[in-house]
Formats: sequence, structure tokens, C-alpha cells
Amino acid sequence: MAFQLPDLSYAYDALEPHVDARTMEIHYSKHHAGYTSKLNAAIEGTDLDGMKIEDILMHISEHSMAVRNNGGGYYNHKLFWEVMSPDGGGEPSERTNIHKAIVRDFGSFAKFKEEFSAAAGTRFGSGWAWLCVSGSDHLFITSTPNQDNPLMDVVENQGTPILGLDVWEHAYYLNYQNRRPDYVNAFFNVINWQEVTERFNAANKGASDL
Ligand code: MN3
Repeated sequence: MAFQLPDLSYAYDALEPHVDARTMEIHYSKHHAGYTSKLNAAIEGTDLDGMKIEDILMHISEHSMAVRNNGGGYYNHKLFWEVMSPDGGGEPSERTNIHKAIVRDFGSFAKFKEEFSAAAGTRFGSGWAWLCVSGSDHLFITSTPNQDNPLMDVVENQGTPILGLDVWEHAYYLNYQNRRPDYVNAFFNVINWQEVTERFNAANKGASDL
């Protein structure tokens, strides 16, 4: 069963003015579609055909660069679309586990935003910034080059990603040109905290202890 380009749950222009419709359309229908079809081509007829993407990524060191780049691209963009929403932005409710964990692990929401923005801003060249849950249920921020992600067994800081930001120029150049910090700041207006909270609760085995 080949991987499918997942449906977007909102229109191309739904995240304007923070993410413009033209960027959204090209990013989804060209870039994400391209990673998906190239991933399928790379795994066709191999043992990976029919495996879950997470299981492929967790043992990515055993596979080709085509699987690494396109498997990462397929997974990363799927997560990216889901952690954004036209109803997003702001802060998660103080009653949520994700808010409690952010305060526990970063000190405050403002400190979290500062640290995440720094990770996104200083990732040299193409890559991603991530908020992840560690093996000991704590939150950490990291960044990865190219289409790598924290599930992969080749990255320094492994964990379960629950929020990701694409900082490839294709994600922002039409609207923001070289102003990556403005794009990163705008991302905070569309973060789907409900989705991030659900991902946190699923990854965090000790959620009831918060
Ligand atoms: Mn991209």
C-alpha cells in the first residue's frame, strides 16, 4: 500500500496573512506531493513497502538517502499541516498538560517561544525546528537539517516530535523573502495547540503526573 498525500483540512488561503495561499499551494501540491511519490518509488518492491512511516524513520540508518530524504519529507509535512490551523495561535490553556509541561521544562510560555524561535532562526540552510517529547517525558527543542527529524536514529537528539516548523526557503520566500524571523513569528499565530496537546498526551506516558 503506497503512501498517500494526506488531505489538507483547510483551504490554501486559510492561513493568510501568516502563510500566503500561493506558498501553501506550491508547498503542498508540488513539494509534499513530490516527497510522497519519490518515497513510494524508493520503497516499491522492498521490505519497507507496507511498513508504517514511523517504523521506517526509526531505523533510517539502515536505508538509502532517497528513503531518508523523501520519507522525512513525507512525514514532516504531514505533521506540519496538522499543527497549523486558521483557528490557531495564542497560548494553550493553562489547564492543559502541554501548558503545564512547557512551564515545567522552559519556565514560561514566553521562554519556550524564545527558545523555539532561536532554534528555527539559527538552523543554517534548509531544515526544521521541533518541539519534542523525550524518552523521560520531558519537552525539548531541537532542529534538524534537510528533511531529517527527531524520530530518526541518525540525529543527535531523538524524541517524539509534537510541533514542527519548516524553515526551508520554499516555506516562506515568496512572502517573507530573506526575513525568516518574521515568518517564524507569524507561525505562532497559526499553531494548532489542540493538535499539539493531543500529540503531547499520546507521547507522554506520565501525563497524569503533571
Ligand atoms: Mn517544506
